[in-house]
Amino acid sequence: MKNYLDIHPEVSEALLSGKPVVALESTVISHGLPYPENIRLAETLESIVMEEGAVPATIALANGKIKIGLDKEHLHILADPEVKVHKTSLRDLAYVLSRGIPGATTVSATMWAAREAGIKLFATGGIGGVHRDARESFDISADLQAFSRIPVVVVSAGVKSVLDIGATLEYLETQGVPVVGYKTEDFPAFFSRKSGFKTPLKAEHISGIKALVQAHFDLGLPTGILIANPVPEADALDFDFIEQIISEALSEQKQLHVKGKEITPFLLKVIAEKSKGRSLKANLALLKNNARLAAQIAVAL
Ligand code: PSU
Ligand code: MN
Repeated sequence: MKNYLDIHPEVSEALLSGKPVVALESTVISHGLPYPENIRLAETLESIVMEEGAVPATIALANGKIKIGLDKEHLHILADPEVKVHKTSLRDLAYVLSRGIPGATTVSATMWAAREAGIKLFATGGIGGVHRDARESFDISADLQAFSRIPVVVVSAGVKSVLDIGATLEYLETQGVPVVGYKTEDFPAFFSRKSGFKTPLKAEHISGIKALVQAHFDLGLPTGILIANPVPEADALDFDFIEQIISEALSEQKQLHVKGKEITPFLLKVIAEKSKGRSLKANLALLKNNARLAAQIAVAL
């Protein structure tokens, strides 16, 4: 395994000396956000993690290696709209490495790589989940399976409201995944602070999350942990406002026959256009908020 991992010297030093490290995914940079917001955001997330006293490790694939921690040049390659970057979920990992092509890791592949490198904390925007038409399409993100068997703590703003949130929560319960709301009883819906569903578990303070995470690892439980951190109030969108836009985006997706792994990037782009950038603003705010919380948890641990 070791010869596939290319750990950045700063990350490697931090891991060896027991300093806090936070993993960051790269699909959000290559496929989730437009240029140039994506590159600015990628750099800002790393600064936020450092401000909180942890070491950031953005994870991506290049030249047949799993890079744990990227230098500026690699971050720019991921963000460059001219470069074809492969959206890499767990099923694509071996393919992308064997080809030596540039790849951005989704939540599932990032969880796996973080675990291999010995990183316990990971911040993202929103995880994938059960799609609303899953009864016919069987479209359930590989992220959920990853949670069932990779013990990594993931901070996200709930799940994207384009999904079937209730079914996603049921799926996580079936797989034995703790879902913890941070300072909230309402399970957040990515762009909005509430989804209409309650968080199964709740933590009011970092210390509560820390104790839960320690117990989870002490017990040797095999699953990941999902920390649901609502988008900051100032940038949150009204649930009904964004729901209307999402249903329009979903009909466009059906009409244009957008399928498989193209669905999530397509929907995010259409929603950003239709909301005149308001969804993008919320997206950027929640990503920063999640990086900060993940770093605070990493430092506490
Ligand atoms: N949520 C976002 N932006 C993203 C993603 C999620 O707001 O870019 C990415 C994450 O990398 C997640 C992936 O793991 O989409 C899920 O893709 P799919 O739904 O195809 O499993
Ligand atoms: Mn899918």
